[in-house]
Amino acid sequence: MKEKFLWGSATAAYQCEGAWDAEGKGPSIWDQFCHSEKNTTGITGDVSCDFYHHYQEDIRMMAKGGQNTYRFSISWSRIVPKADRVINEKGFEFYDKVLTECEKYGIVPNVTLVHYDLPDYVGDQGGWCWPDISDEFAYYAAAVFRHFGDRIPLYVTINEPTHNASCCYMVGNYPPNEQVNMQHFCECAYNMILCNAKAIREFRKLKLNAKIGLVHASCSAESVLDTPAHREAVENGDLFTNDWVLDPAIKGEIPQKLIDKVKASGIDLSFMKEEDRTLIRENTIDFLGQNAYSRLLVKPYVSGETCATVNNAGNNDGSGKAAKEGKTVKGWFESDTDPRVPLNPWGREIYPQCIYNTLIKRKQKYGDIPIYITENGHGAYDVADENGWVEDDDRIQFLHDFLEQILKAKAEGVNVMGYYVWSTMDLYSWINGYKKRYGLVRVDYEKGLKRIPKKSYYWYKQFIEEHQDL
Ligand code: BGP
Repeated sequence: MKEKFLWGSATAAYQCEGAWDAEGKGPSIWDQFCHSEKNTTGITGDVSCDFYHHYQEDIRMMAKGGQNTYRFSISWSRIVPKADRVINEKGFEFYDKVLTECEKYGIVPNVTLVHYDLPDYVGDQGGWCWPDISDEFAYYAAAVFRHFGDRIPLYVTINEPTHNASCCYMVGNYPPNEQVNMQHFCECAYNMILCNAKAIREFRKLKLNAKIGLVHASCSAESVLDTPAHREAVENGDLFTNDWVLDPAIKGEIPQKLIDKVKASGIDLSFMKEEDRTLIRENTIDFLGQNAYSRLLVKPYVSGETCATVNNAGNNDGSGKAAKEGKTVKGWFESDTDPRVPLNPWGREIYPQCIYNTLIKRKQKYGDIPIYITENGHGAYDVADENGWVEDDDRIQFLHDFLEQILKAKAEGVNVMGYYVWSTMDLYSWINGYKKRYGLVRVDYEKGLKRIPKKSYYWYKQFIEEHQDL
């Protein structure tokens, strides 16, 4: 029987739950970072939109909006708060209640095991660079699989390995805030591949009636010009941002070309072990979560040292346009810009065709693997009237244009099985805080965290109704 297309929206634990130290939860690296002086804005996710106490209202709102799936993440440090590995049953209880609420409305849960927020005790050992992190992650993952079993039909191991690794060890805006540490970037990346494989090994042991996948951040690389040098830059851009995680996760192998290139740039790869190859080969994903925000535009490398910046690092004042987002990877590629393409208020391209191009490329490379668009959203300075009503026509246009491209790819045979708007309601935006909003539902932070659906919420409801025959 044909599976029902999933229509929903997404959140992540640190960004929406609040209750950062409630009922036995241990601190995560994000709690630690946001409470430290490294957090120059002083803004934290301590309370955020307090999903921890508002989940019933939020899930009811999803159902009323016609959504039949909800992507959220589990806070690892709610389940395993400390290095002694003792499970916090209260943590499980919270997510049990969330699942019960989803079940009440027939909402399919799509649950991520880690969305950036490593437990702080893992951070203390070196975080993603800790050589034992994959065993620690597998322990936590196995506990989650045993507890929830088939109640969760869609599990995700890691959210956005590439983006996370880049922010932690290249840009340095996410903890542990290391800038252009290529050695650590590579160790982190490799450990993420191992974490994914070891969690899947635990998952398969239980023979659950459920599927497991990984959520990937980046679209496929593109260039403005089509010269041999540009084609090579595109290939390098893909190796650096897409293939290193997608090839092992889907095909079970790390591209040899990547290994050779990384070695040639002087990285010590002694952390790669021969026995890991079998582990990676035997434990691949069932589905891919592809996020959709903006294009990865590259040009040939010309000069300069490796560097990386994002335009959304710690600004809520509109100065984003000044600090240009981009990367130079010495000997590989440089980021490019295209003046013809409009930008959002944070200087990111609005280029819906990138998701069509990406989906077509994914099919060419990985065949019919089921794909869920696990995030697609527009960050904006929303303006509300005195009743909290937001006419977010810019967000509606953005979502409409991306959906058009996604459905075009689906009509051409890409196995797209679901779609999630980022985000369900307004929540904490990493580093940016609360002014950059993505929600379908407004959260009034000044008035008791009141929820008010935006125009986009009603537009999305209607769009779902009109696309029931997918
Ligand atoms: C993705 C993350 C989300 C979300 C989104 C918007 O990369 O998975 O957690 O935050 O980007 O990003 P930002 O809030 O930085 O604008």
